[in-house]
Parts: sequence; structure tokens; C-alpha cells
Amino acid sequence: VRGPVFAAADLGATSGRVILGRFGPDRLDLTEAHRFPNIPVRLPGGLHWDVLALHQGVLDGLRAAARAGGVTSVGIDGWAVDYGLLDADGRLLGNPHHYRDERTEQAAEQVFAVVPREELYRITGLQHLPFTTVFQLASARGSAQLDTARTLLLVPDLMVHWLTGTVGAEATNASTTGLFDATTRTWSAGLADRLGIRPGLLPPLRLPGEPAGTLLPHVAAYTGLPPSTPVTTVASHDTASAVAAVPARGPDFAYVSCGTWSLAGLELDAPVLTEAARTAGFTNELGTDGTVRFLRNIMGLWLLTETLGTRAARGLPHALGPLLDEAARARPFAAVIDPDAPEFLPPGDMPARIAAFCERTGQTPPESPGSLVRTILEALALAHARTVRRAAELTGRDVAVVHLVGGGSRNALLCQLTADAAGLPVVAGPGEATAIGSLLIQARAHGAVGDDRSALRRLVAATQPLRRYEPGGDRRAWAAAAARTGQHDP
Ligand code: LRH
Repeated sequence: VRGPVFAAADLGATSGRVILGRFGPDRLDLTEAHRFPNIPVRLPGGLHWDVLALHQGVLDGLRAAARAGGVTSVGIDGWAVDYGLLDADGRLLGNPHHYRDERTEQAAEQVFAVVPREELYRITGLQHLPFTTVFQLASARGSAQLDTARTLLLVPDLMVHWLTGTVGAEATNASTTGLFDATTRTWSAGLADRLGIRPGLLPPLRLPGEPAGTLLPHVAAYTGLPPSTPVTTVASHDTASAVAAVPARGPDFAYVSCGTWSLAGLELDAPVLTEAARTAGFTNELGTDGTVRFLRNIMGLWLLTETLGTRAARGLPHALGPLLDEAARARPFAAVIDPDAPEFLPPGDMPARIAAFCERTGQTPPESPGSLVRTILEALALAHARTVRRAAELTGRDVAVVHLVGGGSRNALLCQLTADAAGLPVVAGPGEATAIGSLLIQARAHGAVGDDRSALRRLVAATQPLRRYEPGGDRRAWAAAAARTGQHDP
């Protein structure tokens, strides 16, 4: 097919990629132009992102895109909450912190002393996570860096700035900062003021689909793309892009965007800012077209990747395929863990932490690597199921199918366990939902596809490989495991 091609640069916690999407009548063909690792670096000041390496990865991806024939536009998304600070000359001040850095431990209490947590929820609608931008800023209070800073840019906005020279805050990602009003859908000047954050620090908002500028001359020269190449604002929060690409055919769906995190929930028209939603740990982040992503962060495949990383560091077998085969054969429910236990958040020895969790809760730790992997996947499946059920209860919505998108959709055991735990069919795929969401928003902005959100979803359903898992398993055993979890409403 010949048709317009768009480039989606998608930055994940462990790798970045530039994906090209070619649109034709009822066609969307994807190719991966470039993939690069994202390796956080620990410095004396804590755990940081190597944002220069990420920028270089984006540049190399765009260079590959130019060689492959060029693009109509470029879009950038990434993980939420983390930011870089620019000085009055527009230069980056230091290296952005990683959200898994421990420095925010005390910060939430400082914020709650000024804005009680119930009130903060009524304004921002965010699940309490210790690393939300507002808490990171509280922990940086009084630092030379923050005092000098003139502009805060979330990581994808920083990448857009380095491509184009423009400054803006994309709205879906701004909604994850704890400084964004979920009802008015603008920065909360009141919160910023009360928390001593200079209003000028937060740049003007941009919406998905709006232009974000064109390539700076040195970017054009390096990549080989024309300087007139537009950079289009996409839903720059990766989860918002992933939800936009959920291949739902009707309204009665829940989603799990499953990668480093599992983000499980519903798409709504308006936020739910009740105490019940707050105590159940639900977030109200902004989606595309003014939708609300009513979801909960679940620790996700981080538990597994960090387990494999620990094994690799010890010289133990750590290939995912064989471990998943062992897990599929392992005894069900050897131990039941709460994936959201706070001790699982920072990087480190995950097998030891899981064993300690089991001992603390009177369980025998999993005895083989396969059993350990199964324990992790069952815990995620239980959390997916429970979150979908709670979301339905809190909103009065029906859920007939769970769409599991993102890298986790390639994990057949996790998909089947999720279907079993939820007692609902799971439709798995696409694996690159986030990049597809970015491509769809760009294609729509440039007139390559129509406006209708459900038509975009049908295009994904019609063009991407999907796999359906019917619920099975032993209902009584799942119910008993759910009762054992200690998985609590935070
Ligand atoms: C997933 C994600 C998630 C955020 C987390 C920091 O990549 O963006 O939605 O909560 O990273």
C-alpha cells in the first residue's frame, strides 16, 4: 500500500522505540524503525533518567524513518509524572529524576499538611502514588535547581522541545502531575499557589492533535527529514495513547494496559471524584477527546522484569520463555501476594522481597523459579480482575470483555489467568497499543483517517493481530485465592 506514514516515538521505562505506521483504506501497517534501551543511572543525588540518550535514540529513529522514505509527521509519548527543569536560557538543569527514586518518601505528608488528601483528590482525582509530580516537587523544595528553574517540562514535552524548540504541556500527561484540575481540565492555579509552585513554571497546555512545531535545523540536518516536518501533539501520556488504541467493538469494555505497569480501568465521559473512588485507589486521568481514564495503577510486569534482572545478575537462567513454560506447569496458588505492596516499588532483589512478603503473611515462599513466576502472574491476574470489578461497581457500568493491550498481551499465561480470574473473556493485543494510539491521533490530525473515536478503534480491531482467551479454570479456587490475597484498597 502507498499512503501517508507517521512516526511514533514511544519512550518506555526499559526501552524506547520509533514505530512507523502507514495508513491505507482499511489498512494500518506497522514497522519498527529503531529500538533503543532506556538505562536509568544512579548518581549521588539519586536515580535518574538518561534523557540525552533518549533524545539521541529518538534522533536515530527519525533518521531511520527518513531513510525508509520520510514521514508526514512525528509524535512523542512516554511514561508519566517525571520532568526536566529549564533555566531562564531554556537549558536543562540537571538530569530528571526517576519516579522510582526514594526521595519522595516524606513529601506526601508535607503536601497533605497544606492540602488534605481528601481535598487533593476532589481537585485532581488521582490515586495516591508516592512519586506523583506534586510530591517530587515538594521533595525538591528549596533546592538550588528548583529555585533557578523557569519551566517544567514532562519528559515527552522535553523531547518535543529538543526537536522543535517549542514549549508546552500536553494535557493527558499534565493530568498525571497532581497539579491539574480533573473537572476544569486545566492547571490548578489554586493548588500551585498553595503549594508554593510558581505558576509560570507550568507551561501552557496543548491538546492531542494540535501542532507542536517543526524540526529545528540541526535536527533536520542530522535526521535527514525536511525542516518543515511537523511534530504533532499526541496523547503524550503513554497510557492515554494505549487506551485510544484499545480495539473495542462496543461500549461495554474494560482495559488493562499492561507493561512495566498494569493500568486497569474504564473509559468515562466525566471524572468520579467520590470518597469511595479515592479509598478504592482509582485515578481520573485525562484521555483523548476529553474522555477520562478511570483506572488504577497495578505494579505490573515490573515484578517479573525485576525478578529476571535479579536472576541475570546472579548468573542464573533468566530467559522468559522457559520460565513461562515452567510457570504454566507449576501448582496454582502456591502463594498469593499483593503486587502493590510498597516494598515492590524500588529497584532491587525482587525474589527476596517476594519471599519476605510470603513469610510475613504466613505462607511458604515459592520453591522454584517457575512457581515464583506463576505467583507473580496470578497476583497480577487477581489485581486485574479485582480492579475491573471495582471500576464497574463504582461507576455502575457493565463490562462484557477485558481488552489487554501492551507488551503484556504477548504473555499468553498472563492473559489466560486474567480471563480466569475475572470470569470474563480477554481480548489480547495489540502489543504496540501505545505507538498505535500516537499514530492514530497524528493520522486524524492530518486528515488520513476520520474523526470518530470508535471508528479508529474498529480500524485497530480490523488490522492488528488479536487473540481471544475465554474464562476457564476453577472459580472456587480463584475466589479462595482472592480471599487470601491481602490485596487491599490502598
Ligand atoms: C506507564 C505509566 C503509568 C504511570 C507510570 C509512571 O508507563 O505512564 O501510566 O503511572 O508510567
